[in-house]
Amino acid sequence: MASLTPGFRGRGAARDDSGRLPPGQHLVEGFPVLSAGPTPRVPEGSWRFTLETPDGTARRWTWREFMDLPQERPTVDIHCVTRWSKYDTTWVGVSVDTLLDGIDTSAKFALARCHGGYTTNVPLADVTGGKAWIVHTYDGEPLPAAHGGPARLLIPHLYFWKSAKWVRGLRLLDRDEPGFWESAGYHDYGDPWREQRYSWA
Ligand SMILES: Nc1nc2c(c(=O)[nH]1)N[C@H]1C(S)=C(S)[C@@H](COP(=O)(O)O)O[C@H]1N2
Ligand SMILES: [Mo]
Repeated sequence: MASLTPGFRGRGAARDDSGRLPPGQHLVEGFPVLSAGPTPRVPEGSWRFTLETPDGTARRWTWREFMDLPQERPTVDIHCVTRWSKYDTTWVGVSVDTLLDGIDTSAKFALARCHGGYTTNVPLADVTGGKAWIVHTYDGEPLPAAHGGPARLLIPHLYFWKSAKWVRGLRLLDRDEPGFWESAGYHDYGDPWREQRYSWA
């Protein structure tokens, strides 16, 4: 019989042996808030989401139009570059595939733009194919402003800085353009399984 070694418990969470925890991460109980600046307050009535393509075409949704789009309910693990992870987080929102439906574009990259000025860049392939959502509900409740409400991007397979809070649009680009943390030395791509934390590492 295997016995539990006390040293295998750390930081208040059980050691994970399921293969779900990326290297260098530990599980947290709560839901930490990490914001680079003050929390913007965006009323749903003035909220808009804009999708721009490289040729200058734009699609725009009001809150009500957005809520009328098909809604999905992803349950996903999230991984922050500051080394906390959280399993089975539950969200409601619109798949980025739904927003791009019918758009024919040469773009290979996307830049998420937020209230407050934060940006983050991703290859377009990483927000399509059922991999990313614009979410407005967390754990059955409207997304709190501190966590990006009224709506944030959710890209669970990349480090959580890519999941832009208070998102107001996606700009599709032919060329990659670094976002806020990517310009400050975070990794351009940010794969937790390859520990792509910083560009100098
Ligand atoms: N607009 C915006 N989005 C953001 C951030 C931010 O500062 N501003 N921080 C990022 C970082 S570094 C992380 S780890 C997550 C934290 O999300 P949380 O506060 O809901 O845990 O949001 C990401 N999205
Ligand atoms: Mo972060």
